[in-house]
Amino acid sequence: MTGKLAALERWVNEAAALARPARVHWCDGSDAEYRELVRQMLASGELLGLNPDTHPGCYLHRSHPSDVARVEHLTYVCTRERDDAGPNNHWLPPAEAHAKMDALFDGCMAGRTMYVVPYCMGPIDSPLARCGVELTDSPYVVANMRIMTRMGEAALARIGREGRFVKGLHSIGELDPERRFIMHFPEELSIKSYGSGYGGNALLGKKCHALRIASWQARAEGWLAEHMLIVGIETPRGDTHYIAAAFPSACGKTNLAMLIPPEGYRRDGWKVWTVGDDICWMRPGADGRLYAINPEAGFFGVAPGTSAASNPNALATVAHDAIFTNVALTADGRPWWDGLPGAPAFDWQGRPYDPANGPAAHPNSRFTVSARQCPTWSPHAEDALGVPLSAIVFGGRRPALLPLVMEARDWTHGVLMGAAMGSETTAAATGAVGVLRRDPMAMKPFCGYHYGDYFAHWLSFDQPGAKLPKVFHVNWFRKDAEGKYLWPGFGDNLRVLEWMIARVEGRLRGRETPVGILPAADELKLDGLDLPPAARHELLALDIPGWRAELAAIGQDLEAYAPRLPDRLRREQQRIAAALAAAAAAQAA
Ligand code: OXD
Ligand code: MN
Repeated sequence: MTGKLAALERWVNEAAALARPARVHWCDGSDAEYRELVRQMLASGELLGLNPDTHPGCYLHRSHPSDVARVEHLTYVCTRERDDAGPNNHWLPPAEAHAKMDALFDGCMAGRTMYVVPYCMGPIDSPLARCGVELTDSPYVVANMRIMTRMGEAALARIGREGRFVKGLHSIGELDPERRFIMHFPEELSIKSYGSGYGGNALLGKKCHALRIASWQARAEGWLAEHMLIVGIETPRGDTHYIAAAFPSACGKTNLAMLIPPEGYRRDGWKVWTVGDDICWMRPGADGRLYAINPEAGFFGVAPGTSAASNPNALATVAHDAIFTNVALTADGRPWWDGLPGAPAFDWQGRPYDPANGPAAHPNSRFTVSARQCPTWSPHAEDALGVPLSAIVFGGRRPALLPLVMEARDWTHGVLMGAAMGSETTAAATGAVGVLRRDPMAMKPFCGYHYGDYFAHWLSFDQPGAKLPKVFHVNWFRKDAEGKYLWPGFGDNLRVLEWMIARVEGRLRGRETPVGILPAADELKLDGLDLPPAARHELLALDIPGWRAELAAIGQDLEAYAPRLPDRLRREQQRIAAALAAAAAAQAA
């Protein structure tokens, strides 16, 4: 190899000298290569064929029972200066981290194949896209990377032209939780991941590259890499508004990205177009608007709860040519999880199903599937320059206080709304589930640098001439005193998006409150919904004492990022706290 690929070849040789694989295979991304990988994995038992009549081209992978989620406590950002990684990341000095990882990689691929996986995050011809190369000893990872990225020859050709790529070295090692680390070196644009085959830890294009490393690159280059879905909402007038929305893992990003409009909306001509379900890269265009691309080419979605009622588009997407991980199996070889018809015969570990062993499908079981199979895949999803955003939405699982929807009064307020996001934890990461934690912009596990600098970077987009999207906060997860959800969610979330679009188009006035603009009475279309008046009231009510406590907590939590916390954000928190104090005084008078 010559020219700009020589550096790639040198690095591959160095990695091979360290990990000492039996052979090195350069992936071309072809169908034949994918078929051969599948054949080998079927032979080794790494994959199980599913019922070819109901699920043609579909396979099941069962991971090691200790390797089923992201491991945030073993994930590090290794910058030269500790403060650059920030209190939001685990940190090691780069030299120490390299030494630790290289000791693990030493000889770890003996007898295995090392696959060289060139990939492109984003449409192959997009100036917003970025390339990487993952070296891995896992054929399961290669097969998933082929679905999730533009992998193979075209990516290699782009790397050959640009000479720049993110280096990712991965081995499943012994799948030993005691010998498992995910290390990022943003200053070197490199990643080393050892000991896990789970998606978020092992498909290095996804969280490691497209969020942690890309967020660092994005700051240097003037763009944003975010944990957001991108959806296009076509109104009956034929205009399409693109919305990017940040929710923590397993909070319904895939469902919102593939939403089916309620019956009346469908009749009126509303349509929904999916652009992405997890990651959004956005940058200002020449016209001052923010343009977004989905760097991924597939969906790595949470299976449980995906049903004909919640997300028929996802079900249609995974009906063929998909890889399932840690789902249960029916007696006739169909994948199964809660929400699907039929019954499990085998659980996610392959044991005959016994409820005493816990859920049949793992709560974080997944499907991997090409986005092109999605019935609502947007015709603009692969536009090289991306789609222009009308709105950015933040949200989390908040059982109380946070209203169904509110709008930020301006960009600074919007950045504070994102920075103040909180959510109950889910099974997407190891650790306790259902604990409320602050998760700014849903990036707590993924921001590759100091959150104080990250907030400042967000604020920096507010430039003269910028035509920034409006910012909203939603909460689909409000519960009543009995713990039942107040809002039906899923397709009915379009009612909330409709209100946002009306605000974007300047057609509704809203109701100003100290915490943001809420829908005024009757602005939200709730016709045809079985929503008791008490729930309607509760979803849009303003609990001033509750909000004062929340603002105090936000203020305190943000100070964790001092002295890098932008003063502009602190002043915004103080402005709202003061407005709430005044509202409380007025109520008392
Ligand atoms: C994911 C996650 O897999 O956020 O998308 O964990
Ligand atoms: Mn995610």
